[in-house]
Amino acid sequence: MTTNTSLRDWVEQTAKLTRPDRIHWCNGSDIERDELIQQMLGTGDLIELNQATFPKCYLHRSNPSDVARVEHLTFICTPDQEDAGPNNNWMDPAAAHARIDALFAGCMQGRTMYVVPYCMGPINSPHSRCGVEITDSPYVVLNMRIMTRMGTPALHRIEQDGTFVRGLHSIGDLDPDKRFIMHFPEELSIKSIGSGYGGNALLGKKCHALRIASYQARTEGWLAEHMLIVGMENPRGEVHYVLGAFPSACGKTNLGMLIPPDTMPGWKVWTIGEDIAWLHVGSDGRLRAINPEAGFFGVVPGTSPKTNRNAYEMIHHDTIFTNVALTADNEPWWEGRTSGTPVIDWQGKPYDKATATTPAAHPNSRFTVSAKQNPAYSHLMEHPEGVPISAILFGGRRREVAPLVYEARDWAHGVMIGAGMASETTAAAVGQVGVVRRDSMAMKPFCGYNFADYWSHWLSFEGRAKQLPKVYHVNWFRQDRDGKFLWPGFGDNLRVLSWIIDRCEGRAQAKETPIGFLPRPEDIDLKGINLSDDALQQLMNIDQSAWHAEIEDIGKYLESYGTRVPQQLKDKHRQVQRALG
Ligand code: OXD
Ligand code: MN
Repeated sequence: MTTNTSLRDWVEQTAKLTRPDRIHWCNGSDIERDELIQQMLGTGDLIELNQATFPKCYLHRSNPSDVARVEHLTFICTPDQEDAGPNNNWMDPAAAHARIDALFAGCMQGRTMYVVPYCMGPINSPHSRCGVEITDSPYVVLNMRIMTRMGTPALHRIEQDGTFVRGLHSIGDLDPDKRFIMHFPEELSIKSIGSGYGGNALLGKKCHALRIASYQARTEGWLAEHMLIVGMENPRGEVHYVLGAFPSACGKTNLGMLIPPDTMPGWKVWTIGEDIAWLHVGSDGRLRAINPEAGFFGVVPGTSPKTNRNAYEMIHHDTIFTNVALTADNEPWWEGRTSGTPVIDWQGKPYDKATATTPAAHPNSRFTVSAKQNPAYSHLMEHPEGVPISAILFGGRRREVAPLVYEARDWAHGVMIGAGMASETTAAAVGQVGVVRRDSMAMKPFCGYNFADYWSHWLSFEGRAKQLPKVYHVNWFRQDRDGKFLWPGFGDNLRVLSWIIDRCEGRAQAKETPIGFLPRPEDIDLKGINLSDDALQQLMNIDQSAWHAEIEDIGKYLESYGTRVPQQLKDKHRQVQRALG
């Protein structure tokens, strides 16, 4: 058990409420993992995959009604609704506790209650934060063991720190009408019931490391962001770290694990993170980033040796697959996998590719894998101070309007670009796919407080850091008139990063435009790829009338946050609007 009395009391009270048959304190050992796997194979919660070709890989099928995050059932519960802001669903904390506790009453009867201590961030970093998740799902335990530093070392740190985030989770009866994901930022606590799926259930991830942490970060002077962290060295031997904020399922994992194309010799790239970054101003006055996670919970469809060889290789052993299809020889299969044929779909039903009208794997099917399995793993993931950041990329899926890349004039303009960014929605959340929505800093589903206050907090870093990163907007998803992608993407995105690094080094040219600095066509290294002049021209094009509409829409969006919106942000917006003429 533990010497921390508040943890002991909380576990006791929770057991009284939920009435489990057994309580198991997780230590994170290999024996514990193996026992859980055996037990889940027995109950059918896990299915063993072909152990010759996918050793120690297993498949989990979630309930078909439970396959993505549920933003409409996710609440921020602060005493004052204004503090949660228009970006969040809100519920009064007392009402929220009453509502959800009624669902938790007796919900673990016949089940084991697992107590899962975990640490977000390197176990010895002053910037890391711990939590404890209580759950009745062994699938959650296995995933938390991969995604966080879970078990005894985390418990020791909690006993030392004396503080931790409380996360209570139960799959309940998986009834979507009794599903809630509730956050109580002021109490540093989370309650989630009715879902066993990823972001709803692995409480260390979105609930703690983004929603609760963003709130905590604001009061403590740091940032918790939905960002990848990638390191790279160019042929001159210069090393830079870049952050990228992209909405869910827009290629963060691919960019975080980018493989330099053969036509760009001399480049090296390594991954620090691919979903979440915690940012602090270091003692050197620079913005530094740690990855609070220890693993990847990545979207499987589209993963192939061509799109992301590192990811493809790393998911061939010790991986939990969720909601993928199966081949006749019991290998996992997904759309975009270049070998094998699916014969069973993600729901376990027979599947015939020739006649099927739906995908075999769920579009939001996932792999859970330790970051250490990534061929581009960097030991700097364990660095207690994190890595210094040269540039921040904001981006989304935009068929039109947004050019391939542009640079902000200064930090505040960069914050305006991040605040105004938009993207087409994806399968990562329940709802319509492909609709353009504003998604500030890719944090719409994850910011634990009012966006207007969040933008002010971002702006405040001008006064906190000696040297801030340069800020860019990128768009890998621009399409031509026939709906074909104009930019090759994947490894070739390094061509854009190369220009960005040259800008950070004060070397590269750019042309000034009303929306910021754009590379001239000759500033992007295009050696070895086939890109027509017309495609390049379209990628760099700023359509005056489309941009007028875009800026007007951003203006309306900012206005919708009311009086808390910082004046500096409105001024930056007006500057761009004026420049557009
Ligand atoms: C994720 C998401 O799972 O953003 O990372 O939805
Ligand atoms: Mn994400």
